[in-house]
Amino acid sequence: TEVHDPELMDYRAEVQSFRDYLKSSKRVMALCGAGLSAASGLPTFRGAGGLWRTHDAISLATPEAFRINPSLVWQFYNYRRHMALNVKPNPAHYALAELAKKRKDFITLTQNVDGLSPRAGHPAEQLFPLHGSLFDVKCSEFFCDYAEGNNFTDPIVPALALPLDESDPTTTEARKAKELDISDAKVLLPELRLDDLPHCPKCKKGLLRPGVVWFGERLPEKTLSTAEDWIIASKKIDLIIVIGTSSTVYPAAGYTDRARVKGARVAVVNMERTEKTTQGMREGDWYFQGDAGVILPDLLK
Ligand code: BV8
Repeated sequence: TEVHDPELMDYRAEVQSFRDYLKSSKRVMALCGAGLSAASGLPTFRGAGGLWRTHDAISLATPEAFRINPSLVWQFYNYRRHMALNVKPNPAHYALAELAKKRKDFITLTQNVDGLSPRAGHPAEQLFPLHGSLFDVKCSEFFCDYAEGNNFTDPIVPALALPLDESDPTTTEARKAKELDISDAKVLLPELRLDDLPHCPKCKKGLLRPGVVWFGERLPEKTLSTAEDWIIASKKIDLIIVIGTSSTVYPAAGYTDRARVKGARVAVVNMERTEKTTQGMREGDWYFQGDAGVILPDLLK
Protein backbone atom coordinates (compact mmCIF):
# COMPACT_ATOMS: atom_id res chain seq x y z
CA THR A 1 0.00 0.00 0.00
CA GLU A 2 1.12 3.59 -0.67
CA VAL A 3 3.00 4.87 2.40
CA HIS A 4 1.15 7.84 3.87
CA ASP A 5 4.25 10.03 3.74
CA PRO A 6 2.98 13.52 2.79
CA GLU A 7 6.38 14.29 1.23
CA LEU A 8 6.16 11.21 -0.98
CA MET A 9 2.50 11.77 -1.80
CA ASP A 10 3.33 15.35 -2.75
CA TYR A 11 6.23 14.17 -4.92
CA ARG A 12 4.07 11.60 -6.70
CA ALA A 13 1.44 14.28 -7.37
CA GLU A 14 4.17 16.53 -8.82
CA VAL A 15 5.41 13.72 -11.04
CA GLN A 16 1.89 12.97 -12.22
CA SER A 17 1.15 16.63 -13.02
CA PHE A 18 4.41 16.79 -14.99
CA ARG A 19 3.59 13.59 -16.90
CA ASP A 20 0.09 14.85 -17.73
CA TYR A 21 1.50 18.13 -19.00
CA LEU A 22 4.25 16.41 -21.02
CA LYS A 23 1.57 14.24 -22.64
CA SER A 24 -0.37 17.34 -23.71
CA SER A 25 2.80 19.19 -24.83
CA LYS A 26 3.94 19.49 -28.42
CA ARG A 27 7.21 21.47 -28.57
CA VAL A 28 9.57 20.30 -25.84
CA MET A 29 13.27 21.07 -25.16
CA ALA A 30 15.81 19.68 -22.73
CA LEU A 31 18.88 21.62 -21.55
CA CYS A 32 21.49 19.30 -20.01
CA GLY A 33 24.64 19.79 -17.91
CA ALA A 34 27.24 17.68 -16.13
CA GLY A 35 24.70 16.48 -13.53
CA LEU A 36 23.11 14.32 -16.24
CA SER A 37 26.34 12.28 -16.41
CA ALA A 38 27.03 12.21 -12.66
CA ALA A 39 25.13 8.92 -12.27
CA SER A 40 27.51 7.44 -14.88
CA GLY A 41 30.38 8.21 -12.54
CA LEU A 42 31.79 11.27 -14.32
CA PRO A 43 32.74 14.15 -12.02
CA THR A 44 30.89 17.44 -12.58
CA PHE A 45 32.71 20.74 -12.82
CA ARG A 46 31.71 22.44 -9.65
CA GLY A 47 30.37 19.79 -7.33
CA ALA A 48 32.21 17.58 -4.85
CA GLY A 49 35.19 16.01 -6.57
CA GLY A 50 34.44 18.39 -9.41
CA LEU A 51 37.20 18.81 -11.93
CA TRP A 52 37.10 22.55 -11.58
CA ARG A 53 36.96 22.86 -7.84
CA THR A 54 40.22 24.75 -8.15
CA HIS A 55 40.69 27.85 -10.20
CA ASP A 56 43.46 26.25 -12.24
CA ALA A 57 41.21 23.74 -13.93
CA ILE A 58 38.79 26.41 -15.18
CA SER A 59 41.74 28.25 -16.66
CA LEU A 60 42.62 25.06 -18.55
CA ALA A 61 39.50 25.40 -20.75
CA THR A 62 40.77 28.42 -22.67
CA PRO A 63 42.71 28.97 -25.94
CA GLU A 64 45.26 30.92 -23.88
CA ALA A 65 45.98 27.90 -21.65
CA PHE A 66 46.48 25.72 -24.73
CA ARG A 67 48.85 28.25 -26.29
CA ILE A 68 50.89 28.54 -23.12
CA ASN A 69 50.87 24.89 -22.00
CA PRO A 70 49.45 22.51 -24.63
CA SER A 71 50.99 19.56 -22.76
CA LEU A 72 48.98 20.16 -19.57
CA VAL A 73 45.78 21.01 -21.47
CA TRP A 74 46.11 17.79 -23.50
CA GLN A 75 46.69 15.83 -20.29
CA PHE A 76 43.51 17.36 -18.82
CA TYR A 77 41.44 16.44 -21.87
CA ASN A 78 43.09 13.06 -22.38
CA TYR A 79 42.15 12.23 -18.76
CA ARG A 80 38.53 13.27 -19.40
CA ARG A 81 38.40 11.31 -22.68
CA HIS A 82 39.70 8.22 -20.91
CA MET A 83 37.19 8.60 -18.06
CA ALA A 84 34.28 9.11 -20.47
CA LEU A 85 35.30 6.00 -22.44
CA ASN A 86 35.45 4.01 -19.20
CA VAL A 87 31.90 4.77 -18.06
CA LYS A 88 28.49 4.04 -19.57
CA PRO A 89 25.42 6.12 -20.30
CA ASN A 90 22.99 6.00 -17.37
CA PRO A 91 19.18 5.57 -17.41
CA ALA A 92 18.70 9.34 -17.78
CA HIS A 93 20.66 9.41 -21.06
CA TYR A 94 18.53 6.51 -22.33
CA ALA A 95 15.29 8.16 -21.20
CA LEU A 96 16.11 11.31 -23.20
CA ALA A 97 17.08 9.23 -26.24
CA GLU A 98 13.79 7.30 -26.05
CA LEU A 99 11.80 10.54 -25.74
CA ALA A 100 13.55 11.90 -28.84
CA LYS A 101 12.74 8.72 -30.77
CA LYS A 102 9.05 9.01 -29.78
CA ARG A 103 8.69 12.77 -30.28
CA LYS A 104 10.02 14.46 -33.39
CA ASP A 105 9.09 17.80 -31.79
CA PHE A 106 11.64 17.30 -29.01
CA ILE A 107 15.27 18.50 -28.99
CA THR A 108 18.07 18.11 -26.46
CA LEU A 109 20.61 20.94 -26.02
CA THR A 110 23.58 19.54 -24.11
CA GLN A 111 26.56 21.33 -22.57
CA ASN A 112 28.22 17.96 -22.00
CA VAL A 113 31.19 16.96 -24.14
CA ASP A 114 31.38 13.38 -22.77
CA GLY A 115 29.67 11.67 -25.73
CA LEU A 116 27.27 9.74 -23.45
CA SER A 117 24.04 10.94 -25.10
CA PRO A 118 25.12 9.75 -28.57
CA ARG A 119 26.20 6.42 -26.98
CA ALA A 120 22.70 6.11 -25.47
CA GLY A 121 21.30 6.20 -29.02
CA HIS A 122 19.96 9.77 -28.92
CA PRO A 123 18.97 10.64 -32.52
CA ALA A 124 21.72 12.99 -33.77
CA GLU A 125 19.36 15.33 -35.59
CA GLN A 126 17.62 16.12 -32.27
CA LEU A 127 20.81 16.45 -30.19
CA PHE A 128 22.65 19.78 -30.06
CA PRO A 129 26.13 19.52 -28.50
CA LEU A 130 26.54 23.23 -27.68
CA HIS A 131 30.13 22.86 -26.47
CA GLY A 132 31.47 20.27 -28.89
CA SER A 133 32.83 16.87 -27.92
CA LEU A 134 35.90 15.36 -26.26
CA PHE A 135 35.97 12.98 -29.24
CA ASP A 136 36.24 15.63 -31.93
CA VAL A 137 39.72 16.98 -32.65
CA LYS A 138 40.73 19.82 -34.92
CA CYS A 139 43.83 21.69 -36.05
CA SER A 140 44.77 24.58 -33.76
CA GLU A 141 46.14 26.66 -36.67
CA PHE A 142 43.57 29.28 -37.71
CA PHE A 143 44.43 28.87 -41.41
CA CYS A 144 43.84 25.10 -41.36
CA ASP A 145 40.33 23.66 -41.42
CA TYR A 146 41.25 20.08 -40.50
CA ALA A 147 38.75 18.49 -38.14
CA GLU A 148 37.90 14.90 -37.36
CA GLY A 149 34.88 13.52 -35.48
CA ASN A 150 34.69 10.38 -33.37
CA ASN A 151 38.36 10.08 -32.58
CA PHE A 152 38.11 7.53 -29.78
CA THR A 153 41.79 6.56 -29.68
CA ASP A 154 42.77 6.33 -26.07
CA PRO A 155 45.31 7.74 -25.32
CA ILE A 156 45.23 10.00 -28.32
CA VAL A 157 49.04 9.66 -28.55
CA PRO A 158 51.25 7.16 -26.65
CA ALA A 159 52.95 9.94 -24.69
CA LEU A 160 49.59 10.72 -23.04
CA ALA A 161 49.13 7.19 -21.69
CA LEU A 162 48.01 7.75 -18.12
CA PRO A 163 50.42 6.48 -15.47
CA LEU A 164 48.93 3.71 -13.29
CA ASP A 165 45.73 3.98 -15.31
CA GLU A 166 44.66 6.71 -12.88
CA SER A 167 41.47 7.59 -14.67
CA ASP A 168 39.79 4.19 -14.35
CA PRO A 169 37.08 5.09 -11.79
CA THR A 170 37.28 1.59 -10.33
CA THR A 171 40.90 1.70 -9.19
CA THR A 172 42.18 3.24 -5.97
CA GLU A 173 44.62 5.29 -8.04
CA ALA A 174 41.62 6.82 -9.79
CA ARG A 175 40.06 7.77 -6.49
CA LYS A 176 43.35 9.37 -5.51
CA ALA A 177 43.52 11.07 -8.90
CA LYS A 178 39.94 12.29 -8.52
CA GLU A 179 40.95 13.98 -5.31
CA LEU A 180 43.93 15.29 -7.27
CA ASP A 181 43.59 18.98 -7.94
CA ILE A 182 44.42 19.80 -11.54
CA SER A 183 46.86 22.31 -10.09
CA ASP A 184 48.61 19.35 -8.43
CA ALA A 185 48.66 17.74 -11.88
CA LYS A 186 51.03 20.49 -12.99
CA VAL A 187 53.44 19.12 -10.44
CA LEU A 188 52.75 15.41 -10.82
CA LEU A 189 52.46 15.06 -14.59
CA PRO A 190 55.57 15.40 -16.76
CA GLU A 191 55.72 18.25 -19.26
CA LEU A 192 55.57 16.52 -22.65
CA ARG A 193 57.69 17.57 -25.62
CA LEU A 194 55.71 19.30 -28.39
CA ASP A 195 56.71 16.50 -30.78
CA ASP A 196 54.94 14.00 -28.52
CA LEU A 197 51.60 15.86 -28.78
CA PRO A 198 49.12 15.08 -31.60
CA HIS A 199 49.83 17.02 -34.79
CA CYS A 200 47.63 17.93 -37.74
CA PRO A 201 47.93 15.34 -40.54
CA LYS A 202 46.75 17.94 -43.06
CA CYS A 203 48.87 21.06 -42.64
CA LYS A 204 51.62 19.07 -40.87
CA LYS A 205 52.31 22.21 -38.87
CA GLY A 206 49.64 22.78 -36.25
CA LEU A 207 48.98 20.92 -33.04
CA LEU A 208 45.67 19.10 -32.90
CA ARG A 209 43.36 20.36 -30.13
CA PRO A 210 40.22 18.95 -28.51
CA GLY A 211 37.08 19.80 -30.51
CA VAL A 212 35.42 21.48 -27.53
CA VAL A 213 34.33 25.11 -27.14
CA TRP A 214 36.67 26.92 -24.76
CA PHE A 215 35.78 30.02 -22.75
CA GLY A 216 35.92 33.08 -24.98
CA GLU A 217 35.22 30.95 -28.08
CA ARG A 218 32.05 31.00 -30.14
CA LEU A 219 29.71 28.05 -30.00
CA PRO A 220 29.53 25.99 -33.23
CA GLU A 221 27.77 28.19 -35.82
CA LYS A 222 25.73 25.39 -37.38
CA THR A 223 24.55 24.04 -34.02
CA LEU A 224 23.56 27.52 -32.86
CA SER A 225 21.69 28.41 -36.04
CA THR A 226 19.79 25.11 -36.17
CA ALA A 227 18.75 25.54 -32.53
CA GLU A 228 17.82 29.16 -33.32
CA ASP A 229 15.68 28.07 -36.26
CA TRP A 230 13.91 25.47 -34.09
CA ILE A 231 13.10 28.09 -31.43
CA ILE A 232 11.97 30.71 -33.92
CA ALA A 233 9.89 28.16 -35.84
CA SER A 234 8.06 27.26 -32.62
CA LYS A 235 4.84 29.24 -32.34
CA LYS A 236 4.90 28.14 -28.71
CA ILE A 237 7.37 26.07 -26.70
CA ASP A 238 5.36 24.09 -24.18
CA LEU A 239 8.10 22.78 -21.88
CA ILE A 240 11.83 22.94 -21.17
CA ILE A 241 13.37 20.32 -18.89
CA VAL A 242 16.59 21.68 -17.30
CA ILE A 243 18.71 18.73 -16.18
CA GLY A 244 21.82 18.71 -14.00
CA THR A 245 23.18 22.15 -14.74
CA SER A 246 24.33 24.97 -12.48
CA SER A 247 23.17 27.37 -15.21
CA THR A 248 26.32 29.44 -14.90
CA VAL A 249 27.72 29.32 -18.43
CA TYR A 250 26.32 31.45 -21.24
CA PRO A 251 24.94 31.49 -23.85
CA ALA A 252 23.92 27.87 -22.97
CA ALA A 253 22.19 28.80 -19.71
CA GLY A 254 20.19 31.45 -21.55
CA TYR A 255 18.04 28.87 -23.36
CA THR A 256 15.79 28.45 -20.33
CA ASP A 257 14.67 32.07 -20.56
CA ARG A 258 14.42 31.79 -24.34
CA ALA A 259 11.93 28.95 -23.85
CA ARG A 260 10.04 30.86 -21.14
CA VAL A 261 9.59 33.80 -23.46
CA LYS A 262 7.92 31.35 -25.88
CA GLY A 263 5.46 30.27 -23.20
CA ALA A 264 7.31 27.26 -21.82
CA ARG A 265 6.76 25.88 -18.36
CA VAL A 266 10.05 24.83 -16.75
CA ALA A 267 10.90 21.53 -15.04
CA VAL A 268 14.25 21.51 -13.21
CA VAL A 269 15.96 18.24 -12.24
CA ASN A 270 18.91 18.96 -9.95
CA MET A 271 20.64 17.45 -6.93
CA GLU A 272 20.67 20.87 -5.24
CA ARG A 273 18.45 23.93 -5.06
CA THR A 274 20.44 27.11 -5.56
CA GLU A 275 19.57 30.69 -6.40
CA LYS A 276 20.81 30.07 -9.96
CA THR A 277 19.01 26.77 -10.50
CA THR A 278 15.73 28.24 -9.24
CA GLN A 279 16.20 31.52 -11.12
CA GLY A 280 12.93 32.78 -12.60
CA MET A 281 10.87 29.84 -11.28
CA ARG A 282 7.19 30.60 -11.63
CA GLU A 283 3.84 29.20 -10.59
CA GLY A 284 3.33 26.00 -12.56
CA ASP A 285 7.03 25.17 -12.87
CA TRP A 286 8.38 21.96 -11.36
CA TYR A 287 11.51 21.36 -9.30
CA PHE A 288 12.54 17.73 -8.85
CA GLN A 289 15.44 17.58 -6.41
CA GLY A 290 17.68 14.49 -6.58
CA ASP A 291 19.72 12.33 -8.94
CA ALA A 292 18.79 12.81 -12.59
CA GLY A 293 19.79 9.17 -13.15
CA VAL A 294 16.81 8.15 -11.00
CA ILE A 295 14.32 10.99 -11.47
CA LEU A 296 14.40 11.48 -15.22
CA PRO A 297 13.48 7.90 -16.23
CA ASP A 298 10.57 8.15 -13.77
CA LEU A 299 9.38 11.46 -15.25
CA LEU A 300 9.65 10.38 -18.88
CA LYS A 301 8.29 6.86 -18.71
C1 BV8 B 1 31.23 32.99 -25.42
C2 BV8 B 1 33.58 22.71 -22.92
C3 BV8 B 1 31.66 34.94 -26.61
C4 BV8 B 1 35.00 22.67 -22.43
C5 BV8 B 1 32.56 24.52 -21.61
C6 BV8 B 1 29.17 37.01 -18.05
C7 BV8 B 1 27.91 36.89 -18.62
C8 BV8 B 1 27.69 36.11 -19.76
C9 BV8 B 1 28.76 35.42 -20.35
C10 BV8 B 1 30.00 35.54 -19.76
C11 BV8 B 1 30.22 36.33 -18.65
N1 BV8 B 1 31.54 36.26 -18.34
C12 BV8 B 1 32.16 35.43 -19.22
C13 BV8 B 1 31.24 35.02 -20.09
C14 BV8 B 1 31.45 34.15 -21.21
C15 BV8 B 1 31.57 32.69 -20.77
C16 BV8 B 1 30.80 32.33 -19.53
O1 BV8 B 1 29.61 32.06 -19.58
N2 BV8 B 1 31.52 32.30 -18.38
C17 BV8 B 1 30.88 31.94 -17.13
C18 BV8 B 1 31.91 31.21 -16.24
C19 BV8 B 1 30.35 33.20 -16.48
N3 BV8 B 1 31.03 31.96 -21.89
C20 BV8 B 1 31.85 31.70 -22.93
O2 BV8 B 1 33.01 32.03 -22.99
C21 BV8 B 1 31.19 31.00 -24.10
N4 BV8 B 1 31.55 31.72 -25.30
O3 BV8 B 1 30.58 33.61 -24.63
O4 BV8 B 1 31.79 33.53 -26.54
C22 BV8 B 1 32.02 35.31 -27.97
C23 BV8 B 1 31.05 35.91 -28.78
C24 BV8 B 1 31.40 36.34 -30.05
C25 BV8 B 1 32.71 36.13 -30.52
C26 BV8 B 1 33.66 35.48 -29.71
C27 BV8 B 1 33.32 35.08 -28.42
C28 BV8 B 1 31.74 29.60 -24.26
C29 BV8 B 1 31.44 28.80 -23.01
C30 BV8 B 1 31.77 27.34 -23.25
C31 BV8 B 1 32.83 26.89 -22.25
N5 BV8 B 1 33.04 25.43 -22.42
N6 BV8 B 1 32.71 23.21 -21.83
C32 BV8 B 1 35.20 21.65 -21.36
O5 BV8 B 1 34.23 20.93 -21.01
O6 BV8 B 1 36.33 21.56 -20.85
S1 BV8 B 1 31.66 25.02 -20.26
C33 BV8 B 1 31.46 23.70 -19.22
O7 BV8 B 1 31.12 24.28 -17.98
C34 BV8 B 1 30.29 22.80 -19.54
O8 BV8 B 1 30.17 22.55 -20.91
C35 BV8 B 1 29.11 23.52 -18.96
O9 BV8 B 1 28.62 24.47 -19.86
C36 BV8 B 1 29.76 24.25 -17.81
C37 BV8 B 1 29.57 23.46 -16.54
O10 BV8 B 1 28.29 23.67 -16.16
P1 BV8 B 1 27.38 22.42 -15.76
O11 BV8 B 1 27.29 21.47 -16.89
O12 BV8 B 1 26.14 23.02 -15.24
O13 BV8 B 1 28.18 21.67 -14.62
P2 BV8 B 1 28.41 22.16 -13.10
O14 BV8 B 1 29.42 21.26 -12.49
O15 BV8 B 1 28.63 23.65 -13.10
O16 BV8 B 1 26.99 21.91 -12.41
C38 BV8 B 1 26.53 20.58 -12.27
C39 BV8 B 1 25.10 20.70 -11.81
O17 BV8 B 1 24.55 19.39 -11.71
C40 BV8 B 1 24.97 21.33 -10.42
O18 BV8 B 1 23.87 22.22 -10.43
C41 BV8 B 1 24.70 20.12 -9.51
O19 BV8 B 1 23.86 20.46 -8.42
C42 BV8 B 1 23.97 19.20 -10.45
N7 BV8 B 1 24.13 17.77 -10.15
C43 BV8 B 1 25.24 17.13 -9.69
N8 BV8 B 1 24.98 15.81 -9.63
C44 BV8 B 1 23.70 15.62 -10.08
C45 BV8 B 1 23.16 16.87 -10.42
N9 BV8 B 1 21.91 17.02 -10.90
C46 BV8 B 1 21.17 15.90 -11.05
N10 BV8 B 1 21.63 14.66 -10.75
C47 BV8 B 1 22.88 14.48 -10.26
N11 BV8 B 1 23.32 13.24 -9.96
